[in-house]
Amino acid sequence: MTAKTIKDWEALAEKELRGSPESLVWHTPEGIDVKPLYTSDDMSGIGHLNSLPGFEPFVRGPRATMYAGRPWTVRQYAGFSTAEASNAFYRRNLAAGQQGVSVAFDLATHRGYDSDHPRVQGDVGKAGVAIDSVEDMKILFDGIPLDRISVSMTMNGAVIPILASFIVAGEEQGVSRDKLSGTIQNDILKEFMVRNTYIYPPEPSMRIVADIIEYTAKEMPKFNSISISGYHMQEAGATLVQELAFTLADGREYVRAALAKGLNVDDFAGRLSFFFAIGMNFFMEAAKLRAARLLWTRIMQEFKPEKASSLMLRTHCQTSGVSLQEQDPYNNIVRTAFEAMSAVLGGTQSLHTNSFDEAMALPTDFSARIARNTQLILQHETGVTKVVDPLAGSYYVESLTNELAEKAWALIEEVEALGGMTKAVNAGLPKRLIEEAATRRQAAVDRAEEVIVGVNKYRLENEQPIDILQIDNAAVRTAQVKRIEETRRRRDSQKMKQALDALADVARSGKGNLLAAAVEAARARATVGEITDAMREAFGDYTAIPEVVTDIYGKAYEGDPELGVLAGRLGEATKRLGHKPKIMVAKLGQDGHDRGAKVIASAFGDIGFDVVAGPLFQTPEEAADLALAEEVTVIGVSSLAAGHRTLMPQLAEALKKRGGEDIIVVCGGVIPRQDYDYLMENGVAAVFGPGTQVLDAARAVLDLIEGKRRNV
Ligand code: MLC
Ligand code: 5AD
Repeated sequence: MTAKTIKDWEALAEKELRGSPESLVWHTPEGIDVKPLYTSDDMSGIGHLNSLPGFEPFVRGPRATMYAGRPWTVRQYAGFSTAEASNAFYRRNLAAGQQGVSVAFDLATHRGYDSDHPRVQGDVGKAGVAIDSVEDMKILFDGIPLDRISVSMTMNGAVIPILASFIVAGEEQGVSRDKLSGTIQNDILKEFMVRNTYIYPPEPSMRIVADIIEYTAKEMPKFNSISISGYHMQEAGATLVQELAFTLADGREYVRAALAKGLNVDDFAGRLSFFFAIGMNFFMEAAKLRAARLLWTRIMQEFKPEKASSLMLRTHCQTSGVSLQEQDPYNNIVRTAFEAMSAVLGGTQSLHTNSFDEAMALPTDFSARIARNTQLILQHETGVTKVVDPLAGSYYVESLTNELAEKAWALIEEVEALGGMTKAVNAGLPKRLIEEAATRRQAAVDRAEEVIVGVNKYRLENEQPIDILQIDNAAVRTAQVKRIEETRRRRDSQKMKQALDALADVARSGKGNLLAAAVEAARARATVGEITDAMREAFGDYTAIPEVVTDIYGKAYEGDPELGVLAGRLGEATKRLGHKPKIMVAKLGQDGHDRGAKVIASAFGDIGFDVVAGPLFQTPEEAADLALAEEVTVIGVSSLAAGHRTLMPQLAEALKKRGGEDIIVVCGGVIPRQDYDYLMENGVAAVFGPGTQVLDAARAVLDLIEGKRRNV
């Protein structure tokens, strides 16, 4: 038998297809052309093929034995309502097999507001747990031994007061800071790009990052000083190449910031950690983690460390929130299981698996159990832990690893040419590229070019609502306000004030370490809000200018009759109104998740609406003022952090007070069906849940403008 060549295969494939196998090439959003067949021919020129796990460039994993020696950490991200409720939830989950804790704070805390601040009425306790001071932090970790259980805290804006309060809570639990193990996210650059829980401008924010790296390097040897995150980029619509490149470029920037403080690279590099999203592109996601390790070693070699651990990328992964759907929600369990498997095959160190009710609300005990068990079944039943990097040597995966690395490297070089990531972020490059990718993806889903089972294909006729977690935001707020008042009453205010003044001095002078000073303030029971304000005097606030990409959504629909019909109706409405229908896309409260708002603003603009992109973090009153000043026809509120039940009625009230009740108010985002009636009774004309096609939303808005009311 003579050996067959690729030419023979092509001939056979052509016969099978009655056409060229070229037609089978999958053009991914990354710009990678995935072929239907990979062979040993694809291996030529790939440098990492013979590397081994535990050795640079760590493509095959940071540890020699990987999961055969010790499985990844089952680390479920969670937090809601009060410290008491979240603590009880953590304890139940740890007893049931979870291995590490990961705290989700509410958005008020993220942005450095105490629970009694008027701007955060709709946010307290909603998307995470409300923490106002050391007192709350102590309750949060009550009965959880901080010297044995590692704790991740997702905090970036109010990172100084939160880490300081954690350190003091540990101390008062009897665990000194050198024994604390865990991770603080402390990744501000991606906040300016996609996640939006910043407080101060980029420059002082970068100083905060570096001060934390300095402090933890000296005082907290078991603590990971940062979790450099690509997760939120993918959630915001980034391609995997963008996620990879911008995350590693962020990492490089943080290393430079730490070196600029005079630190030795080997004193901190081993405690830098990473965080990636794992979406549905199964093999590419696993390859992405392998490529990430390869590239990080390449980046770190430039700084000439002596320790191997300084070159090693260790990462947490979370399955993708945006890949989960409201429609036919049990499908989400299946999606999450595949994503988890991909993360594990890619060699993650720690993993969060999302709950199937993701697109509607925070997890219940039931959905959290299934999510956790997805990982436990992987660890105990599938055998995937037994062999290190089992995908190595796959022609396809090795080729993907290489191609992702090359493409990401090119983008990293582009960032370098702009002077690094801080400059690139200031120039708006990553944000724009990600928003363009997000809008393109939305069009692909809306046109069903990308299939989502149960949403744009195989959709159920009747959906049964599922039980979801509801949080009584007003009750949480009342409880928090009471505890803040108690804390303020009991503390030595003289001592507290001195500590805050000292912190303000460190902020102003640029001398000393912000975290060290904040630990003193936290110990004296200064609140998260007070510590934030003490630095605000020196640092100022950051306000982003909302920009909207154009001509992406419209282009995907070029020549499409559907768009033509809508444009015609829009023309009629314009004639009747005497101006183009004007829609303001608004974000209320501290909810900074703006992918949906940006995509809607961009698509509605392309369809032909006059669009006002409202700024982030508006109060209902501010939104009403802007809507009246802009003389808009419609306000579309995008709600992703569960603030709608409090904020939408307030918006209706504010409009009424100002004589703006003619303005049509619609609302979209993560809104459970259970809330629709309540919203419709409180001034909302239509609700657009997850999975709404943009053109359907535009049609419904036009119906409303034409006086034909209907709910979608
Ligand atoms: C591991 N170890 C081994 C081993 N594997 N030892 C021997 N043989 C093996 N095979 C050792 C490690 O060296 C380490 O010890 C210890 O075991 C723990 O392993 P690890 O790999 O370091 O795991 P872990 O402690 O879980 O740390 C993982 C991490 C960390 C480095 C990625 O940064 C982390 O936990 N990150 C989680 C971040 C997170 O949860 N973020 C949530 C974001 S949610 P030693 O002594 O070396 O430490 C979010 C959503 C939103 O952001 O937007 O709100
Ligand atoms: N509890 C559990 N999971 C959460 N997520 C966000 N907040 C919480 C919380 N309080 C998860 C969701 C979301 C991602 C950013 O993190 O999966 O998509």
